[in-house]
Amino acid sequence: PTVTGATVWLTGLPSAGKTTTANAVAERLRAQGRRVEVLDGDAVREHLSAGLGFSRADRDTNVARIGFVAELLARNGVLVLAAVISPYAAARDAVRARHVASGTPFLEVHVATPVEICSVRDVKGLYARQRAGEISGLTGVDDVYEAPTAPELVLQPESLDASVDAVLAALSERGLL
Ligand code: GGZ
Repeated sequence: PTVTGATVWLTGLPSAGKTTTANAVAERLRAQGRRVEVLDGDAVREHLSAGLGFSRADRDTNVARIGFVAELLARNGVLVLAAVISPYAAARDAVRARHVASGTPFLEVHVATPVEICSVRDVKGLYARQRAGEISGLTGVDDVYEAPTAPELVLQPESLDASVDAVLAALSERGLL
């Protein structure tokens, strides 16, 4: 039978755990022989989205590009894990619509780690730099984050294994594993 691809779109604040969760899910699925790609916002910004900044227009362009690639891959049987802040609901909805139009499964996953926890983790030191006045426009602090209103899955901060299991369960429930 033809393998059905899908896009799992992880949205949330910086240091929420999007990349870590995406990579861990990818590892589990690859071990089972699935074709998997991780599209990480931070990494994509080094090539496909090189030159884009963090204005609303640039973030929306970045999200639309990643959504375009995700849909292409997923439509062709790849399990795509996108880890992108994607702060604007309209841009995420447009990515969803692109998937719906081609009948490609799309799961929006809200990595709902609250800013209080993200800013303590501060994997890249961005929250500290914002507090020091070195950067502004940091999502969740002095820039907008529109939380999903109807995501397929919400991940509260918990162990990585529990998050991975929840994503895999969401895929399994839909017959996508
Ligand atoms: C948010 C920022 C900012 C500001 C730099 N706001 O954790 P990181 O550091 O390594 O990954 C983040 C990345 C965000 O890229 P995305 O493509 O996911 O964002 S969006 O969907 O909004 O286009 C973060 C870093 O860029 N970064 N400055 N001001 N994130």
